[in-house]
Amino acid sequence: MPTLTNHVVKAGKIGKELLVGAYRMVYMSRRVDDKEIQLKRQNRAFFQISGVGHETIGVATALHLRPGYDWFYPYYRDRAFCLQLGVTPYEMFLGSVGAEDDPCSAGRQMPSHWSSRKLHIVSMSSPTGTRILHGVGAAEANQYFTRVKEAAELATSFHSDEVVFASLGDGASSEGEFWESLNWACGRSLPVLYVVEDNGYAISVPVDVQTAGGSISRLVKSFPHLLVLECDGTDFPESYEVAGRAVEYIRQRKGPALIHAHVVRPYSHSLSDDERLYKSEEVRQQEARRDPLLRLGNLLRQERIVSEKELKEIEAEVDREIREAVDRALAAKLPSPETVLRYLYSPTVDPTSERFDQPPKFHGEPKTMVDLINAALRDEMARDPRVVVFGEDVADCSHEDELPKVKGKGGVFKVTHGLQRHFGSARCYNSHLAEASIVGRATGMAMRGLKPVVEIQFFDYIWPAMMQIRDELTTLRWRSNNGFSCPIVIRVPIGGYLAGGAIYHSQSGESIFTHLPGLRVVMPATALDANGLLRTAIRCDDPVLFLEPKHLYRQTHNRAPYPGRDYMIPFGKARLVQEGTTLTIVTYGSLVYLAVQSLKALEQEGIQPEILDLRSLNPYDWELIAASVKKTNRALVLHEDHVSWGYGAEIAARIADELFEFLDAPVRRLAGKDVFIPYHPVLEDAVLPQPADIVRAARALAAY
Ligand SMILES: Cc1ncc(C[n+]2csc(CCOP(=O)(O)OP(=O)(O)O)c2C)c(N)n1
Repeated sequence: MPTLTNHVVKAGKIGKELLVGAYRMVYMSRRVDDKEIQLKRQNRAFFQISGVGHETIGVATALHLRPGYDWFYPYYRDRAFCLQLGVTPYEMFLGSVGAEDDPCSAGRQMPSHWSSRKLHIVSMSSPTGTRILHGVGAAEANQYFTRVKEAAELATSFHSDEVVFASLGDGASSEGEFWESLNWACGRSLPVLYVVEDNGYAISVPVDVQTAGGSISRLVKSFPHLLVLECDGTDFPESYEVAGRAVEYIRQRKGPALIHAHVVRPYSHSLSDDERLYKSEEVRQQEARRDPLLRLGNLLRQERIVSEKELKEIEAEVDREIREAVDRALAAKLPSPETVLRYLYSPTVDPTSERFDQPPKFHGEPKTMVDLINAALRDEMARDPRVVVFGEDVADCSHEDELPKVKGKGGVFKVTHGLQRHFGSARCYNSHLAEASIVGRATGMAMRGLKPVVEIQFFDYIWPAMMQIRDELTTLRWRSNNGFSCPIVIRVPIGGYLAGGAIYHSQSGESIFTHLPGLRVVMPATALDANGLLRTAIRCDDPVLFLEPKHLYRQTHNRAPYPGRDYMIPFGKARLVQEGTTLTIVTYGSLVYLAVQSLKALEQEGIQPEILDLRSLNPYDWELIAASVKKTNRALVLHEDHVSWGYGAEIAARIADELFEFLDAPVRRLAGKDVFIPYHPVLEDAVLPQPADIVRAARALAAY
């Protein structure tokens, strides 16, 4: 054994009880894995990935942390870590068989995707790097609660010295999200404990190929405030000592810490992998000698901490517990198919309900959409100290000492102007230029009860955040069976009709997001609707993508007076813009006003379109669409985004399907061409629907 090990044990830093307890946990973890492998081979479990080789670092770290007090974002290898925190083998087996009572997900997620509200283990997803940003967000929430006392009073759990644990593999440390997270955690000195469990391989890719120079700890050493420690994660005393130092450093608020723990992975990557295909026998034997269970057992024997008989008794007791646990889990009720749609959205707050239908109380002169979005943000920040605004350039001026000397930026479109000045830099601040980080951190903050309203500067740059949105934001409530949720609002300026925006400042693409279960998507077309819908978005309990057609931001035609602090529009309610009888135009966003502009020409020809502004794209107002089409018997769906596989395709298909017998003509679509938005206005006009196109399409449909 290395000298440090013996030194620590002999110095009496680790007592007998602790060592024996640790052995018990490491052994238990190993046996749960073995049992789950057996279940998989018997077709009673459907997936297996083991924590074998990672047990020691897990137990050693968990011993320094406080379940239900600190917050945990563990990796799938962290079985022993979770057992040490208090998850039971029975609960793990419920996950293996996918039982209804599986506390992680009720049979929705693979085993080893840990989750426990009680212990503060936040539901894990499968993408390797995404969670780390949530962990940083959870730590940022801690900093927020420290700075905004009124918010801390409303927190369900907040401790000034808490630690957020986030572990990952050597492979996962290549993900951009890991680096984004470090940049932010170190920049703000957040209380995050990173544990990189380096088993030398990411499936078959060795760490020297994965990581420049082969050592992650060497790479991260220059991050400010970051305590970087390296240890043999298969050596219990060494791991325990290192973890203790790291946790203490964080509790004292000196900054984040990163433990680079060298471990092994003797059971292959998963049951679907055979490491003999890419690891030589020699390498495998070297790794086998570092098996944590073997090493801890040897230490206990060599140091005469327990007798062989005592060890056998511990093992027999654990074996018995595991047998009982697996028998109970195998007898557990399976989830019923009817429950599969449950918890996509909040079961308690329904944003389509009357509660969100609050009338306006108008004051003052008409204001633009920018003004009324800003007003809604101000109102909501004043109403609830948990509302926090961040994004790229959203603050007035990052350097507070400069703030009195300047006018303030407040967003590239000035939508958030004055929020930092009014509410302080803790509640409105600039984020680094990293969209995954903005959404990922917001997700972690929302999980802790904050209400982040973040801005993605242009819709065209939402894509780095796509995995956060698609795999995390939309799935968290469902995959944790309502154990966790992250009701954030993502505000995004979208679309063209601005001239000069070109490919990277004028695109649309809403249908990509309406395709995601679990996400509310809205797009107002007037200042008043933007105000009322944003308030609903902030007060609702689901993630909302709030799309703001930037062409409409400062138009005079859609202005309205300020409607008061409680004005709200429920989701899923369209606006009847114009009554008519000849055909129904279903539209939203910038095209609402273009449709209105086509009215004059159409009415001269005796064509009276009924125009519906959907406002809310998911959910959408099918009732109003159906009632209108039943009356007019003709439907034209109109939008700015590409026509093919677009939002209109869904609406048109449903009209054709459910209203076929009411139709006197085929359902038509008029939308943006299937090409990017070009720079020159002549070209942009050729891509996007124009009033003359609407007249032509409506005329043709009326004449059909
Ligand atoms: C973003 C993402 N890409 C690919 C995968 C598929 N995958 C699952 S585990 C894994 C290897 C992870 O290696 P490492 O982080 O070193 O952890 P280890 O399994 O070695 O403990 C890969 C590529 C994934 N889950 N997520």
